[in-house]
Amino acid sequence: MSLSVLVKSASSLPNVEKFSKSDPMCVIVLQGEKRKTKVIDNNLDPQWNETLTWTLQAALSGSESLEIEVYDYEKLRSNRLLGTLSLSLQEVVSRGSQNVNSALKSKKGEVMQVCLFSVDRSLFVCVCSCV
Ligand SMILES: [Ca+2]
Repeated sequence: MSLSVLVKSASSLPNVEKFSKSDPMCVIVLQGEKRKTKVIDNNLDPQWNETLTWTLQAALSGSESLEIEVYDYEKLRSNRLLGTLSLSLQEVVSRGSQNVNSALKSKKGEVMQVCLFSVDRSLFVCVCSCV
């Protein structure tokens, strides 16, 4: 049993670089297990199109949530947080499919749009900005 999440893209992410642009990567945590996408250098509109997969010990109950974090990658120091979102898996577990628009919060208080849908317990997440 497994759960897959397709992390598609983001747009208009906050720029935290002085001389270039943020280097975004997406981290998703399910039940304490972290998966991350590759880093897209120097791009505020990254297209990851990457599938992250978790092996599950048991069927999801619906009380779980996905913790989604978008970071600016830094080679020499800590990555910088660009935005976060906690997504409940309740609907996708009870209905088998889901189509959601939700908000990804950034440090500056900007709101970024997230849409999520699922087919056969695989979640497809599209992260994008609305600001
Ligand atoms: Ca960086």
